[in-house]
Amino acid sequence: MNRPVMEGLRLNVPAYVHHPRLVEWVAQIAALTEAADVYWCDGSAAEYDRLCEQLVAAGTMMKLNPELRPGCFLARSDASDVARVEDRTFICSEKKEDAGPTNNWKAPAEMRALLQTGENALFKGAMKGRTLYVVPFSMGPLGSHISHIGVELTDSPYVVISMRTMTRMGKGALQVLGSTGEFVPCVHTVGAPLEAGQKDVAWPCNPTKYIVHYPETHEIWSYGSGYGGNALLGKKCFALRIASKMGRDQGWLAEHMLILGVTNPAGKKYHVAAAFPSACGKTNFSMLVPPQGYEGWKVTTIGDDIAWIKPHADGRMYAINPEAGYFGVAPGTNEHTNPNCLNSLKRDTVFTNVALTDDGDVWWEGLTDTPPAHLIDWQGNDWTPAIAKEKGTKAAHPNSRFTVAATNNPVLDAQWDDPEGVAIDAFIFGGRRSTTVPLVTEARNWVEGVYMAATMGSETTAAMAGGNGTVRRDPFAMLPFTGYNMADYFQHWLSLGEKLASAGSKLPRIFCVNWFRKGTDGKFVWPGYGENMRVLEWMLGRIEGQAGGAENVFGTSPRFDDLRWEGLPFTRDQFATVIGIDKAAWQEELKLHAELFQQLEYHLPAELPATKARIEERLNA
Ligand code: SAT
Ligand code: MN
Repeated sequence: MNRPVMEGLRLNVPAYVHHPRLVEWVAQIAALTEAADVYWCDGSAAEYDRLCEQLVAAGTMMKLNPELRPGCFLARSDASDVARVEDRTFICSEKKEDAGPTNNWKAPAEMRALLQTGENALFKGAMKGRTLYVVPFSMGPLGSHISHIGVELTDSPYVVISMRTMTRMGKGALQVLGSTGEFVPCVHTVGAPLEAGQKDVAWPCNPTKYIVHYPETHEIWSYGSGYGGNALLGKKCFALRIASKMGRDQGWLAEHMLILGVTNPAGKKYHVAAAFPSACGKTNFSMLVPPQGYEGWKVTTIGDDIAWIKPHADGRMYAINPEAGYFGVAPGTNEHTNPNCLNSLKRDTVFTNVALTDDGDVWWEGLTDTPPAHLIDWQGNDWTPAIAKEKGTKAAHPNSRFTVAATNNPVLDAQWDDPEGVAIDAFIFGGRRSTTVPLVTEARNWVEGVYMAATMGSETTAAMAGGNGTVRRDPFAMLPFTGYNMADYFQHWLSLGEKLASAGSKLPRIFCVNWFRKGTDGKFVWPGYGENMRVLEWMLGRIEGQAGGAENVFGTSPRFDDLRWEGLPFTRDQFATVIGIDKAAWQEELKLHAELFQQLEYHLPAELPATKARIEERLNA
């Protein structure tokens, strides 16, 4: 094979790499970024350990107490680099309409000038003094027909170790790629070149940030951030934004959904995919512990954040989790809310921006009722309950995270790595709404389900920079993640449903849920977490035609006696509070749906306003 050798820089291509186009591209990016060295990741445990040691030496991470948290590290990011930056995220399609009104857009040529080709292009010399790591990865089980390959070039070793946990990374992915395979090229730099002799900082990043997608050429370019979805480009950038576009072109779905298996006491197993916005409990739901009264039921995790769903020849929709690990929100995770998650975090976990205890363990708000008397907070400062009270500082950042392999999960589904995926029985859509939206409603048909998902609203969370609890429309929980025009995305869902139905397929049922309604005292009414099992059981009952319900203006909801209450003291009044539909509130809500439809007017499928008109009619009847 022809191996380009560059002036002054060796590409260090390992003998097992046989893909000329990949090598050519690595050479180009190394030249553009003026990286000091090139390293090809093999994905081995030895490599992971070596890079972790290097990160500790650099001050990016510290080793936690090996007796309390074996194999665990704490990373602290720069205080300015703590969440996804939606206002710096761009979909650069050739035509503005193809990105649509919900995405930031720049013409590809203009963006390329800014990043790559212009005189002061940001990527020029961006990796000076740093190693360029070549990170080959598979999103989905190696070799699965539902999976796709990506290669990330990054100058962040923190990103490399995170990618090893979050994806199938290394030699295996290169083997699948062979000598001519397709891959999604992902270029990432923290944007902090080191001049000769310049000392590095613990968390290099740049105040200027660009998270850029070229949907037509399936390329990702990310500049300036080392955190989460901004930098681990297999996750939101590839598995959602680019994959959603691939899915539209190729007839499948890339969704912001957890996937769980639920097995009833008779041994019948169902698979459910559920979409919730970031930091709204997807990880908790995917690891749910059935409550008292549900002996013999089992919930198992296939994925906690993303689902790739492809229609199969048997007419059903099969889903895989493209990821191999969890990058979950730490605050609020505890023995009650998610014991399986807590067990997963006992070893071999990287924590980012949580607090450090005096004995070298981790802590975050909500882990225990009573905080430790002294901590080092996520920014490295002393923290005591008194300081917290006086200054309001949190010990852990509200978007602090854990990065852990799926294989650490004690309730990991036996089929989680199955290249065939699992057949989906139901889709669930849920936002975080303190008012208005009932606990659970089943759509009467596919179009009504798409309407529910399309018009979903949610209070924003710390997972996005600037998230402050205000309600915004978050269609399908995909607002920040759809790589093309949102109205076309709605059409894609409608068309796929229509196509499968007309071929005689039984489509998954669609449900809309809201765990977050509050009472007049400002407290959540529904206990949530394990108790969500009661709602899940009702859904399965609906699939089997066994569970009752009452029709309301936009679907079917359970009456009090349609749910099983054994083991939970929950009154009819409380139930009325979480299930009720308030006419005045819904009149206001429908105005917001109208605003959304106006914003998405271009290409908006006619079925959606028609469904809205029918809901309005019923509401006013
Ligand atoms: O995008 S991240 O991976 O940083 C987290 C999220 O928003 O779900
Ligand atoms: Mn997410």
